[in-house]
Amino acid sequence: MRDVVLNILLDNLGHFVSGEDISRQLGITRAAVWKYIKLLQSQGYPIESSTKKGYCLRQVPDILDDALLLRGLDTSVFGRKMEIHSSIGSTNARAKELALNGAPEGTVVIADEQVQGRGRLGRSWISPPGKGIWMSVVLRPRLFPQQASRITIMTAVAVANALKRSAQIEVGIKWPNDIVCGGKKLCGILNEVHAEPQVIHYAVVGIGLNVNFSQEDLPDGIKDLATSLKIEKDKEFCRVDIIRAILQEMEKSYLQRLNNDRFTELLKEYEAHSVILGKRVRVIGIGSELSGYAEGFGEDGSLILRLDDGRLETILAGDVSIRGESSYV
Ligand code: BT5
Repeated sequence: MRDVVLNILLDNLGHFVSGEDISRQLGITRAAVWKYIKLLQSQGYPIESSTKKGYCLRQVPDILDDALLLRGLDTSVFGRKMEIHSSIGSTNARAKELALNGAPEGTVVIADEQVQGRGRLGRSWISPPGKGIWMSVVLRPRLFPQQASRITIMTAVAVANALKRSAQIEVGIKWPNDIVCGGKKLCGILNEVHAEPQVIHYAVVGIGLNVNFSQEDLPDGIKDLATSLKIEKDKEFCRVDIIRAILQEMEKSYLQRLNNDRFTELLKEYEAHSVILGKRVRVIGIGSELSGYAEGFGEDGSLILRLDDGRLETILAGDVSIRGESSYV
């Protein structure tokens, strides 16, 4: 019932609706309507009440609420099952737990804050409350394990397209898993796959996107290499709008372009966003480093590097980091 009351207010955003109208529409007493209004106000909805005019939701607040998220989410798989946490260790860890217990494809875990957010190789991901999108999606792709990097590619393209649509921002992709803007990291993707040699049981793809960080919110360790939508666009964003756009773009790419011939199309889009293609880069692995020109990307999501002696080397996304010759990108 709380969600229905909220939806009536959202349908009339910026305008008053009388308590009587709401109680008539829902077949509940005006006292019950008032109870739900008070609940919504306590949850952060700026609802004005007037004895004469009724109730008015002034604006959509930036809170993670499934009723808000589901409004206008036109997906059939992604986000149809959703868990929203105010605070959690890691959304990827939780999504893996759900996947192991049979959660359906498209199940989404979102948190306002992560206290043990993770990057690749056990690195930590800074995820303070209310500042970003910390979200993971359960996938059950029909891919061979060696094609698993396609999931990162699909997600990166989906995030880039979603940001263009919902935040009017052009971003670049830095192979394998970074979304960058102005030479700094805006978003990281963590693709974790549970597989046997021939079959992927499930994958969990995590997205960490810095939304409403200001420069001074960024901790010292990442100040020089990280950015946020707020820093880039000089305004705050409503996270639910961006989450909705990401889920819609991901579903489109995942269902239509992950397999076979359509993947080539996706790869072209990925290349068009690439900030390293045709550039000289350093590929830093565990205990090794290679330099060369980023010449292209393989169908399995690998990087094709032209070494100084002219040989081509295929680099798998696994455990490497990429740097420009003297900078992050
Ligand atoms: C990544 O790892 O870029 C993947 C990050 C994925 C985070 C999401 S949030 C939702 C889901 N749940 C999780 O627990 N994780 C996923 P990697 O390429 O290893 O980059 C990690 C490095 O990025 C760190 O060592 C820092 O240098 C830097 N970093 C940490 N927090 C950052 C932030 N908020 N913004 C930009 N850079 C950050």
